[in-house]
Amino acid sequence: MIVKHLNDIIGTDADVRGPTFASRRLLLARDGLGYSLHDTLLHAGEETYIWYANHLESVYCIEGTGEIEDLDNGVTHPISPGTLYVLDGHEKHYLRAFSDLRCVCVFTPALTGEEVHDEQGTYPPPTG
Ligand code: 9YT
Repeated sequence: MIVKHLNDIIGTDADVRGPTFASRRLLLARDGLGYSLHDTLLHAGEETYIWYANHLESVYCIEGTGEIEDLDNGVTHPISPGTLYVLDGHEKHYLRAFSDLRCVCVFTPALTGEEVHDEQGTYPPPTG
């Protein structure tokens, strides 16, 4: 059994800061589950361009408001607590936080923990 608390992650190397968000990575590839699980905080007023070319991501909002613009089809969806979106088609998108936006994110394959968005908004493919 694995038991952790968010407080065990904050301030460690699994607390990864991007320019517009903090990704607190509760489960990573090293946990051996095949997915990673993150408690992600997107900062109020920020916009993030993202293209997960190498991963699938499920995002469940638990706090705050924002929107996701799917650049593959031009459709924008509001985000509020209870909203789930799943990037099952490697969609390029903008994520906008109107207030601090807190989301639980699941990545497959699992992130190793070191990934930060590159200039294309992408995380590199898993190695090993
Ligand atoms: C919701 C989202 O995609 N935010 C960007 C960060 C990413 N989810 C992560 O690494 O936790």
